[in-house]
Amino acid sequence: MPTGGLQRAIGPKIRRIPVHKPLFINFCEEILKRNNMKATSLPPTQRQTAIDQDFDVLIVGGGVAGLYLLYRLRGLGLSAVAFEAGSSVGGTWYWNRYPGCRCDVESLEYSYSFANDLQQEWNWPERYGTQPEILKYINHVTERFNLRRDIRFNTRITSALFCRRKVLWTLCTDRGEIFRAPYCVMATGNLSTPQTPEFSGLDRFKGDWFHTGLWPHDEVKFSGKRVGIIGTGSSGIQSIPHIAQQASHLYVFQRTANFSLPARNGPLDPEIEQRHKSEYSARRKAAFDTPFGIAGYPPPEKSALDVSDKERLQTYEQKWAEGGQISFLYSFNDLLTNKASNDTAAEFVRQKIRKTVKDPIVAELLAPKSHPIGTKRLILDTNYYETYNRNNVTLVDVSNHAIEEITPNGIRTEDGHFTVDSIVFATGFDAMTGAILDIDIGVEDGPSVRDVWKHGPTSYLGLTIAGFPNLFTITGPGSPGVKSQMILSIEQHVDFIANCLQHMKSRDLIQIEATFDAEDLWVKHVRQVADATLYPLANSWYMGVNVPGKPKVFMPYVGGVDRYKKKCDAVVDGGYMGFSMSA
Ligand code: N01
Repeated sequence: MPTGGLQRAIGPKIRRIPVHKPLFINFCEEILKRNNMKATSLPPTQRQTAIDQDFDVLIVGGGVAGLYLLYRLRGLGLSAVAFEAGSSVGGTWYWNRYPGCRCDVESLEYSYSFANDLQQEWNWPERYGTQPEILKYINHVTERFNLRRDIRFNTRITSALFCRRKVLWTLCTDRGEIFRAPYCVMATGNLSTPQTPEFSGLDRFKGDWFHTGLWPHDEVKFSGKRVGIIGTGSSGIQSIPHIAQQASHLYVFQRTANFSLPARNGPLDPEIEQRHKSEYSARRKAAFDTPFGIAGYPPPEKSALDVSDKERLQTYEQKWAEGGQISFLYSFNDLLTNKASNDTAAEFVRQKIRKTVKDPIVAELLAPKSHPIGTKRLILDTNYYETYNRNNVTLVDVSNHAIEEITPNGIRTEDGHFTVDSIVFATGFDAMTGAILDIDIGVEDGPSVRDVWKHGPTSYLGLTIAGFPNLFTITGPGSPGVKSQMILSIEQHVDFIANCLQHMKSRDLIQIEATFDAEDLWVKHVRQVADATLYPLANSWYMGVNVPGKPKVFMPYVGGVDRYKKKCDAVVDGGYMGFSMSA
């Protein structure tokens, strides 16, 4: 897709206006004003929509989270509608269509658990699912449970305002429609706001450019082209071997080297699949007693420093041969908490890179030294390091010699000019908070989420934000979502929300809000847990440092799914401790 198309896919730039409302007179009028619209300027059908459409719950997002929430709410007899910016379901798996896109969690784990027939009947062809396969699965779930009818596609929510007097959220869409409901749920995803750095000259670039997170639906052909790819995170490392096979020449612009392990992908052994499926219910349950939400990895008991050099090396070799992130990080019990232990694992991987990449200068550039292994997403690849042995691939180090500008026919760094026909931005996302902050969320007579999160996100359990009643976030900042098997965390959050709404309905309660005290304690706990690990030593998107101007705050909860789930269960068992509920 050429640049113009990409711009269309992103949609109109969303204005950022703080909410400060002294008086609240006419709700719809107010919403229209805030979006520079007049009711009379809307087509009659949309004007009709603005006053007639009432629901119990409004859901923002039609990905894995939004779909399961629709399913659960329907089961409770609640009416709900989901809004999705894309033209179909899938969220992450709808937008990220770049070559080589694949999940780094194994297929038999990365799926819904809520319907046993579904998990027994669906067959995954490979150990790790490809993007098309996962999207096919999500579409299958959508049809199987007839969820599409409750989703408004090609519809982006621009603002959300809560009226305490009416106990009502009012959401505006970019199509000029208005929807109202007592509850609103942000199922907006954690990696759904692609970041393209503001390189000067991009608008004058004569070739095509793409972002991995907004990849065109039509096939992109790189055959015979000189391609430049910027970024060596998961998206870059997955796509580089595929693009290198097509391009006449591929220039990889690397600012920070990343750790990657061989995925050891392959066809799924039918026997393994059958055995796993026969144990599904026990495995899914056991997953909640593990830090990453995936069962089957016995917790290590020894420190990397408490074994002999020989035993340590044997352990790493075995994990390297096995493939998989958890397996490797579970080599020893202190790889994410003890720098000296971590150094042994990091050096093992650096040695593997040095052995794989033939040019010693390139190998050294690819060997990560800026952060402990595992403190950025540990990547799984197929033939990534081997790709640098090809004659048509050049690694361009931009760690010290930054990209200066995009020229009409290439990329200029402080080191020279690289002529390219196409540019791929594998430059990541405004993670965890980007999609929520893109919506102007506020409460009448109160601050906006943008105001409240100015110095970093605050949240109670990653599920709610104090001061914003009847608003839920699925796998929001402060929850273990991105550090876990994402679908398991999504299901746990959706179940929490659905059960909470049922609890309220059965007691004629209409408003729920996290208390500021409970939120403060949770935020402190999240930070304390992170500070006891090596995670904050990396300049990662977990810390928000990849987005200029974003507050540097460690956002996910890294205390583990097991600990987190117990906390959520205790909150519920204690009568929704930390929340105030009213009739
Ligand atoms: O993004 P990233 P991603 N000049 O932020 C570089 C999930 N995911 O899309 O590190 C030059 O990790 C930046 O450099 P630096 C997964 O959770 C999962 O790859 O900031 N370079 C970095 O190399 C993952 O963690 C899967 O120095 C610039 C890269 O761009 C998350 O998504 C697959 C630059 C961005 O890496 C995000 O991954 C894909 C600049 N101005 C994604 N700006 C699987 O399941 C940025 N960069 C396998």
